[in-house]
Amino acid sequence: MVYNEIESAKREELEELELKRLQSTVERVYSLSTFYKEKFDELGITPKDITSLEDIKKLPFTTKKDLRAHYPFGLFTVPMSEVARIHSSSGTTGKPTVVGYTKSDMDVWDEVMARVFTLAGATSKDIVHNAYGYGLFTGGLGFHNGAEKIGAAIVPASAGMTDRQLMLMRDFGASILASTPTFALHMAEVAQKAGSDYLSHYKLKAGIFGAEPTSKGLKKEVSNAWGIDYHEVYGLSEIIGPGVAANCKESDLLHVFEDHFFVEIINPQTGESLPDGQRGELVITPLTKQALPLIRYRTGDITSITKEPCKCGRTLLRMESIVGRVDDMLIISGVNVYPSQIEHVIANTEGVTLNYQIIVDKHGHLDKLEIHIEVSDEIMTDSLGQMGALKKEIQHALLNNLYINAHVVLVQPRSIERSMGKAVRIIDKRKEQ
Ligand code: DLL
Repeated sequence: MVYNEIESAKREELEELELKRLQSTVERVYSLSTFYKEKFDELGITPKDITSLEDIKKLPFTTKKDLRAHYPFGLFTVPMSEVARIHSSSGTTGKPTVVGYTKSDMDVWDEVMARVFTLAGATSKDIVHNAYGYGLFTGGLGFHNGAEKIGAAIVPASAGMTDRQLMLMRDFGASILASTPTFALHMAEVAQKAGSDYLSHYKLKAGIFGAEPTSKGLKKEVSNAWGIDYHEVYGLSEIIGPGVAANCKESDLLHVFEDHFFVEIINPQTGESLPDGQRGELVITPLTKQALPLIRYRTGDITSITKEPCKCGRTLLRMESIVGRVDDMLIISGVNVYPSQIEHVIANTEGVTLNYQIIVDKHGHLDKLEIHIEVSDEIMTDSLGQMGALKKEIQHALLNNLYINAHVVLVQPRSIERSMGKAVRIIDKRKEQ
């Protein structure tokens, strides 16, 4: 079942709509934003130059730096009287990125989130336990409004207070869980303490997870620990919040709601477009945004796209789960590694869990990589000799598969700090020096 017929429209029809919307977005920024007017003028282009979707390549990119440089409202194209909501993404350094929505932008957001819930099989009969943080972060309210739109009962639990969340989930009989994958796993670990039959106390059937990179292994763990269908949602505040893409029951690839968000893949180093199937940086142009219409926004997220038809009947193109971030790519003694590749190796090793932390440091001129990994409960009761063998096995696998020399430190179960929001997987001490 699709929430909106457009999700299964003929591709020509879809692309015709996208071109019309792209043209009006380009007109909009050219006439209402001095920032874009100047950028277009520098490149010698006007809205008339956009006569096909291919022509988007003529347009300039927008980056997070541009948003920061115009902090807080400099890139808005509506007066404050038309702004209905303001969110911001947590800036770890400096000022946060501020985003605004008109009433019509909020309607689009509700609509795409309603599609996400429908993709996960949710209906008005469901009880949605929403453990995404409420506040400036777009997760909480984004899911909240989408659940309301499909008529489900929403429990606005927000993040934190694990024991209380578990009690509410049990007592209210929640059928859909919405949270970050790491928090879902953390909740499962706490729930398991109640005994091996803990699942009999819950009525969950599906979960909608996102906001942080997640390996196949972690997805499987979350899905098994809760006995649920795992659905992934992707999104970012600059574009809308959660609700840019999500996967159906048929595959792990995420359908992009391309009637609202036009996506491209580029080579992050050269800015050149890459063909379908090739991995690169995801660039998004929202096609219907009023308050903050951005052109070719560089997300910094690495993925690939495909237009191959999906069994579910949706014709929307699909993207693979985010492989990593352009700026998260670690260069260890000249070798490029994404944390997701390290996670893949860990996921394929028995005896350890997916709770890990990567610490990069310098020893003299050499990069030093240390990976702390929690062992499973069963392993702790075994001999230390086995721990040594396990450590060596992982170090070998990292060397053979990724060509990296790492020092693996096996640590006690539950000793790495748990996150309520997005997990901190990498500590790069080289950046602090
Ligand atoms: O994280 C919006 C969101 C909320 C998405 C809840 C999904 C669920 P920001 O705080 O602006 O917005 O962070 C956006 O988070 O550029 C990605 O790097 C990362 N991210 C979001 N979803 C996924 C995902 C929200 N499914 C940034 N897989 C994005 C991997 C994700 N990374």
